[in-house]
Amino acid sequence: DTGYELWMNYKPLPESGLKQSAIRYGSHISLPGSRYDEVIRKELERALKALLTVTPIFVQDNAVGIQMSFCKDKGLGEEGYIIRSGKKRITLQAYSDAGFLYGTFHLIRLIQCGYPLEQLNIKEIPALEFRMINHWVGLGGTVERGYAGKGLWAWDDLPKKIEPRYTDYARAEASIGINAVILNNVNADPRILGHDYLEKVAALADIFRKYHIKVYLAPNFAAPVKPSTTKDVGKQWGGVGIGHLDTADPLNPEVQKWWMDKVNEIYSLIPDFGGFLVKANSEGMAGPQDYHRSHVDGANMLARALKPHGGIVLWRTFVYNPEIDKDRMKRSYKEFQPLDGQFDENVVLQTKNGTLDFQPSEPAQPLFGAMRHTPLFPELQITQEYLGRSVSLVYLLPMWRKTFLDFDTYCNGKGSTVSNIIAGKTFPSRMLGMAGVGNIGRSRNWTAHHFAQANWYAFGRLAWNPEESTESITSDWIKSTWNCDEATLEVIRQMMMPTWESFVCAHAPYSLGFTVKREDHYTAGFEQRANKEWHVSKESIGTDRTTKGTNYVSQYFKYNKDIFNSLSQCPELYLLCFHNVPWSHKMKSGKSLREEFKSNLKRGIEQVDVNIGLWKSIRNKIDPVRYEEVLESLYKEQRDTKVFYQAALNFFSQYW
Ligand code: BDP
Repeated sequence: DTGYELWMNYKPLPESGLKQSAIRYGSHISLPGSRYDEVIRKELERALKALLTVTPIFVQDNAVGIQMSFCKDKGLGEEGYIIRSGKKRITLQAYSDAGFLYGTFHLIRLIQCGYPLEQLNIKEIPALEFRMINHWVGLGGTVERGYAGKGLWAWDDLPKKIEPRYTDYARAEASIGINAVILNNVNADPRILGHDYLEKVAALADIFRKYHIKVYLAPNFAAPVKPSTTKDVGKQWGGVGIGHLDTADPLNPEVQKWWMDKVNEIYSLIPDFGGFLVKANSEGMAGPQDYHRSHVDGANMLARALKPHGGIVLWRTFVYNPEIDKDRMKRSYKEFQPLDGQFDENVVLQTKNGTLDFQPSEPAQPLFGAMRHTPLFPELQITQEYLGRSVSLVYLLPMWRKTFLDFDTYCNGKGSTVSNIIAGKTFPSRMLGMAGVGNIGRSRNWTAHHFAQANWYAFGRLAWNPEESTESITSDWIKSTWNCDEATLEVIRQMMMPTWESFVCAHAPYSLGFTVKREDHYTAGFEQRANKEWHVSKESIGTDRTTKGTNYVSQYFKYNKDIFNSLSQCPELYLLCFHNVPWSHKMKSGKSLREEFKSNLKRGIEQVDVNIGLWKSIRNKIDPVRYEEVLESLYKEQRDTKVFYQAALNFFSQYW
C-alpha cells in the first residue's frame, strides 16, 4: 500500500456472517439509468471484487441484490438518497441522478466498514448544498501553503494530456460528497482567465462533471486592466492584468462589459461553470476599494455577469489593515457587517472560521450569526499552515467541532450554534455551503502525511453534515483507510484524538496567536512576534481585547461578550487571546498560569512520544510501506517539536 487509494482502500473482508450477507446482496445489481451509471458501475465492480471477491452481475431488474431506482420523493432534492434493506434486497432510491452516486459510495462504506446490512433504513440529504475544496495552486504549479508536493493540475500539459490522477482525484472528492472545486490560488494570477487557460480548465471540468463536481475559478479583480498600465493595482501581481482597459472600477460600464464578455466566454467552454471566488483588497490584492468603491460594488458587478448563467460569487471576508486597526481581529466584522443585505442574491461571503488567520486555536469569527441577509460560507483550512504542516500528526476535526461548529453565538438565544447557522436552521439563508482549503498535492499519497488524509476526509463528511458525530467520521476513516481490526481502530483513534489539544498547548498556548516565524509559519518565531502580535512582560502575557482593551469582545452577542470579557469566566482555551493575564493568575487546575503554561509546553513532545509507542504496538497490523512512512513522519515530528519546545522555553524563561 502506498496510501494512493486513500479511504477507498478496498481490501478483502475477513470471513464472517457479515461478509456472507454482503456477498448475497452484492452479486446482482440493477443500475438506475442515471447520468452517473458508468461511474457507479465501475466503482461497485472495483469495490465488491476487492472487498468480497465477487464480480457483480448487472441486471435490468432484480428481486435479489442491490436495486437502484428513481423515486418521486422530491424532498430528497438533487443529491439525497434512501437506502433500505430487507432479507433479499437492498434498494437505493433517489429523486435525482447525483443521489445514486453518493448513495453508492455510502453503501460501499457500509460494506467496507463492516456495518450489518440487513436492516438498513437510511435517508441522507446533504445539509449544505455547496461543498467546496479550494486549491491554492498557482499557474507555476506550486501550492501556496501546500506541503504535499506540487499542485495536482499539470497546467503546461493541459488540455492535451489528461492524467489518470484527475479522475482518481474526482472520485475521491465524490466519495466524501464534495461537489465543487476552486482550481487556483486566491492570490490569483490574472492569466487564469486567458483563453488558453480556460481551455485547460474546461478539460478538467469535463472530467470532474462525471463525478458531479463543478469547477470554479479565483479571478484577479484587476484582470480587465491592460498589463502595462496597472503598476499600482494589486501589489501581488505588480498589477499584471490581461485586458485592454485603464481601470477595473466596478462601476465603469466598460469594466462591467469586460467581465460580461469574459463570463460568456467561460460558459461557452464550461456550460456548468460554478462561479468565482474572490480575494479583493486583502493582503495587497486588487479590489473595488482601489477605486473608492465598496465590497458590495465589486461583488455585485461580478454577480451580475454570472447571474444569467446560474453562477455565483464567493467574496472572501479575509481583510485586515494594521494601519487602521491596532487590533487586526476587528477589521473583517467592521468592514462587512454594515454591508449585510446589500449583496445580490447570488453572492456569498466566504469567511474563515476564526477571526485572526487559521491559527492553531482561535475563537469563532463573530460575523457568524451577525449577518442575517447574506449567506456566509465558512472557510476551514485543511492544509496545516499553522498546525505543523504535513509533519505533525494533528487531527483537525476536534478543533473544527469545538472552536467553531459547536460554538453558540447566541444570535437567536441559546442553541444558535455555528453549525445550526450555517445549515440555515437558526435563520433562513439563500445558499448553504462550506469551503475547505485543500491539503492535496502530487505526493503519492496525496497529502504527504498519511494521517493528513483524515483531515481531508473529515472535512468532506462535515460539509455533508456538520452534525455528523466525530466518533463515526473518525472510525469510518480508520476502518476504510487502514483496516477494520479492533486493535488498529482503538490505537489509531487514541493517536489522533488528543493531537489538536496537545499541539495548541505546545505551540499556541491559550490561543496565543502567531508564535511561528513570518517566513515559514512553522518554526518558532517568538522573538519576531512578541510585543507586536501579543504582549508579554515579566508581569503578564496576552492581548487585552476586552472592553478596557481593544474592545474586540464587543463584536460578539451579549452572552459571549460578557463571558469573553471576564477574566474569571473566559474559557481558558482563549484566555490569552482576550486577556492580558498576570503570570501569577490562578488557573482552574489550581496552578499559576506560569506553572501550567510551562508544563503544557511539554505536551507536544509527550504526545509524539506516546504516538510512537502506540504506532509501534500495531506494527503487525499495518502494511509495511505505510507503517514505515508514518513512523518516519513521527520521528520528524518528534525532532521538530523538541526544537520548538526548546525555543519556547528559552524565550519565556526570560519572563518567569
Ligand atoms: C494566510 C496565508 C496566505 C493566504 C491568506 C489568505 O498565509 O498564504 O494567501 O491567508 O487566506 O493565512 O488569503
